[in-house]
Amino acid sequence: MSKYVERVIEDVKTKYANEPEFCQTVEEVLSSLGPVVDAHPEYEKVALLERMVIPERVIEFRVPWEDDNGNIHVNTGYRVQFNGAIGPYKGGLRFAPSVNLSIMKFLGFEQTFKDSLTTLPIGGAKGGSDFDPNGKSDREVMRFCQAFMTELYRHIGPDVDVPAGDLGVGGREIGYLFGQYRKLRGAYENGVLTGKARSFGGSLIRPEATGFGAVYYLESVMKHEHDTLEGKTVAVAGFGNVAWGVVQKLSELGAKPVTLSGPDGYIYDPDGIDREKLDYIMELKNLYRGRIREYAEKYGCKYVAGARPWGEKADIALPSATQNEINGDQARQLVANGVMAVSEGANMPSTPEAIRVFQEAKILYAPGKAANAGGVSVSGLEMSQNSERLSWTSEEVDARLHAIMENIHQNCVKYGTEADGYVNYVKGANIAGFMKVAKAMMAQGIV
Ligand code: 2IT
Repeated sequence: MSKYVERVIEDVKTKYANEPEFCQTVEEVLSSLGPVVDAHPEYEKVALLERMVIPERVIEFRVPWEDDNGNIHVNTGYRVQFNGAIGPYKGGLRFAPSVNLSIMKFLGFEQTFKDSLTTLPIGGAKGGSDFDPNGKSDREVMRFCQAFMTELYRHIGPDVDVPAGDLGVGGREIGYLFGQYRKLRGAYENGVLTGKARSFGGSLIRPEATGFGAVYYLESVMKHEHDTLEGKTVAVAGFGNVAWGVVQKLSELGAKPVTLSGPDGYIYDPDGIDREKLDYIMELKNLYRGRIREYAEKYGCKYVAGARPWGEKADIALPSATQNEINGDQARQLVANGVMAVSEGANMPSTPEAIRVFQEAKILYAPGKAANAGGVSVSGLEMSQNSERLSWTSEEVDARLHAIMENIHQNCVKYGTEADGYVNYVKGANIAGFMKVAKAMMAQGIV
């Protein structure tokens, strides 16, 4: 590996030893970059990598709010504006008890390269809070979102930083956040947030975009192998926004999703999860915020508590829940069961050991920053529509999303194909994402 890359990784691991997820993603990205960094000695002279691993700005703030019983709670809010070289900062807000600075920085760093891959002019950011929306009333969520935005609004704007949703932040939260932003700003700047409802500037296909995009990416991967999704069984993890889009698009393209998972466990439905079952899941999650176990009860299929679906036999795995949900042993189990491809709907769902297992077995492995870029891509298209004060048809948005995912795939193949023809999608995505950010940073001087 390049000495320069090695040194920067070591420095990050020493300096941020208490931020394990951030160190994990820095090592994953930088260790792909050896050949390009060595080919550009000018990068080291201007400390390009040292600058790239430090966010341009980290905003950490207090979020006090009152529950329905009049008790006061205080959460920590974050916005990590990681890299703004190629456009306004862009990335989601995550509300989950596990949120901390390490998770925010890992997601912001990852987002920088993902956003670069989309070909759209957007920089990388992430934010959120350790607030747990589970079990909170609508009014409590509203008051929390208002308190969160009361600080955040001064740091964002349609040309500055454009947040969206992530885990725990969906259409309802974006609505409350926008209402408060509009009130404080005193102007109608709906390009400040994406993932909005249709009635105030949201884009068609945005709710489904991450899942649709992950399946379009997988379709390109299969096509490159002279294969199709037709008839393939797919193990899906998660049952939120990403998983819904994944399940819908897989079924449309003739594949059979057979698993879903929640924090409580997973279900295995060998008959496949069709449209009607999907509608039930959406109702379960949206209206009752229920657990996946209820699916098994309703459809009489297998439910396994406290586990993930990676022991079930499937042709393809599509982890669509959260980070580090496939470890080395589970990866070996997937390989032993004959899985041919793993495509990540979530951010960093595979541990470094799991990635090594997939790559050594020459399994097609599509990392999240490429495979799940469809969500932020349609966010970028929502920004375009807001700027021109028009909204596009779902056909137009979907066609653009499809083209973007194919383009990302092509770029990954270009930079990731190895001597024996195996496409190392990790290397491809990291180098392709990096090159655009690097070029922009080099052109803009030492800032
Ligand atoms: O991880 C992600 O790419 C997102 N949560 C979506 C970000 C966005 O700005 O739409």
